[in-house]
Amino acid sequence: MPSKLILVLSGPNLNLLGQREPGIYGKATLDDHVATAREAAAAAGYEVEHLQSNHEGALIDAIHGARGRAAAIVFNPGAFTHYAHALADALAAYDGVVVEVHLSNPAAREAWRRTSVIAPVATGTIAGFGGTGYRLAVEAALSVLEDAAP
Ligand code: DHK
Repeated sequence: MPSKLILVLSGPNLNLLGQREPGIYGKATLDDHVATAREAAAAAGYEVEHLQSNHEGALIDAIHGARGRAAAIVFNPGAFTHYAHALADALAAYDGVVVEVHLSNPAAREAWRRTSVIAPVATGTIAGFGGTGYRLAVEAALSVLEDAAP
């Protein structure tokens, strides 16, 4: 039976959303964004599992655990986006759809944020739309899955 699970992964400092630099990341909490993702997924009969971690290894373990189990990963890797090659390697070994999501638009910020080591192993990236990005990311994943369905 094809998987009806989407794994939403959140990297470092995203547990502080709502309190952390609200002018950049908004006032909504991570729970709010996960609820948005869950709602978008439920509309298509998918479930969302969520993990936030400030530790790269825990995120790698979660990606390994998604192999053969989750149809898609919606991933905001936080600052790991810009240098965590081990996360990119883990995603390269994952066979489902990967949507990289950012609340802000890193391309319009500091130079060090303009590189993503995740983008080359993602199916696509959504950035700069705040919390709406979580709905867009789930919808993008669902659209790719639907196109690939037999
Ligand atoms: C979140 C972070 O924590 C930053 O390190 C990234 C990303 C951008 C976001 O916009 O969601 O550079």
